[in-house]
Amino acid sequence: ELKSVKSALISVFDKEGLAPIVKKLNDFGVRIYSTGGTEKFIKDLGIEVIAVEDLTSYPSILGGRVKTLHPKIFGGILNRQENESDVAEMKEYEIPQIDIVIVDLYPFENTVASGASEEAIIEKIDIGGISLIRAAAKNFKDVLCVSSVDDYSEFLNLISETQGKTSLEDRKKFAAKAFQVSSHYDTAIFNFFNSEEKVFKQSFSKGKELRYGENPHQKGTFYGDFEAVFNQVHGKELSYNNLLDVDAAVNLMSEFKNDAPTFAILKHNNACGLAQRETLHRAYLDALAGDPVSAFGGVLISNTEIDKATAEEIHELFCEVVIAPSYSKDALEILKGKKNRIILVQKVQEFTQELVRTCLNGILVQDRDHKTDSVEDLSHATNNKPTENELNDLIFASKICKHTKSNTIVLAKNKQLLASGTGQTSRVDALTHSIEKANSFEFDLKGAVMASDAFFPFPDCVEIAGNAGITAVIQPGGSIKDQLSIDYCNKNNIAMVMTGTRHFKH
Ligand code: 93A
Repeated sequence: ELKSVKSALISVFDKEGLAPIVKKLNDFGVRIYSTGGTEKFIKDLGIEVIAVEDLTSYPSILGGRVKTLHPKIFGGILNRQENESDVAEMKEYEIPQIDIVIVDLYPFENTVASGASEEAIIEKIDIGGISLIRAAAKNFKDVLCVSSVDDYSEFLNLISETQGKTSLEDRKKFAAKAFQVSSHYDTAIFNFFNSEEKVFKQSFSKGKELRYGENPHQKGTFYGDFEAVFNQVHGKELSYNNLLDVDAAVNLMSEFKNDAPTFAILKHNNACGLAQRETLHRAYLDALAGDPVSAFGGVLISNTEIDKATAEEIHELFCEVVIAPSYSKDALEILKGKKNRIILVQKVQEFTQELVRTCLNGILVQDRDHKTDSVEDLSHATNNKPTENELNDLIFASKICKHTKSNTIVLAKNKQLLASGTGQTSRVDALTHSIEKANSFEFDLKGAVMASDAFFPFPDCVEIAGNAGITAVIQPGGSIKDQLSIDYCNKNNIAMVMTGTRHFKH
């Protein structure tokens, strides 16, 4: 059912595009009320307009801070036309009905962006306009609210089509838009007042102050709900760096959550040991063997319940944090044997929220890397195909690679991480470092596999890998020089598979 528009209140900052609307409303015989500058603008078009001051019998006061804030205005907007007592009160107080409210708010955000003084910015906090918008949108059953210059043309089209009438559906649609405008506007004001903690306070109501940040001279706070993810059953309070390692650990282990017993040891957010075995005890020992030096002070994570035998081994190691889905009673007793050792029961396996980090004077937001390479994704680039054992190791290595800082090379054999090159500025550095590391712990690289987080721009990596005894390689592919690497592998009986998916982690 369409409702005829008889009166409109117009109070807009941006007058651009207003003229055709005013002319249209005038053509339809709509009575127009307006504020100072807008009133003058309409008058200059030669169109009849009633000043709000004449309606309220009150002048605009306090330098314009109070111009529309008056019961005759808000009564005209908020009254319910179906409500008898509202109608009676309208008569009693001689309040005219207002059918349409057109507002464009003081440009608060632009004023902040222009670098204006605090005083000037505060003056641009619109009070009357935002109230008009909220009132008109609240009473959408009777009133249509145009809440921004951005909606002038849509409104003009609508009113032209309907010959000066509005439908409930349209009024409700404009009301939704109006509350979007008002909430956006208030958020901008909030951000200005809260500029110090802009990013985080919006998403998380309370932050937990940490002992310090990455270093003792840096302040640190965690915004999030740690207790929703973990039960801490023992140990000291987690530090900033502990939290980062714990985050890295649970993300890495999520790749192996339904697999055979898997144990990982992390340092500085990278795995320094990881193995998958028939028993967790064996998995722990082989993870530790990957790099017993780095494991000191590390973060440990298991994909299965920690048993007594494994706990006894862990107890020999100085480590910061132990994470597992559960612990046997004996295991927990043993692990509690060190006062500070943090013991966490992991309740949540998967995190879906976007990744956020600061960048310059803003933030970068991105989706998580949800892609886990599987056998079905692989294309065989070489004549030599990987054996089944190699294929399993390639997928295993690629999962670790995905959670290791770029540039990275991961070397693995028989579901054991042998070594990785992490966070290097070149892929060759990552590879040579990983080979040296594997050699230093006396691993035999013959028959080992190599995973790379990104393609090989040159054939140098496969050459170095081949010389070290590596027999299978997994990489995304996509370099214009892929063929050079493929040729080398073909000549030297190395099997190479391509995933088509890069896994950078910076
Ligand atoms: O200073 S205000 O918050 N006080 C008011 O009562 C009021 N009513 C409308 N600002 C108020 N407005 C705003 O004035 C409108 O949102 C619009 O941005 C502007 C239009 O003023 P003028 O018509 O004088 O150009």
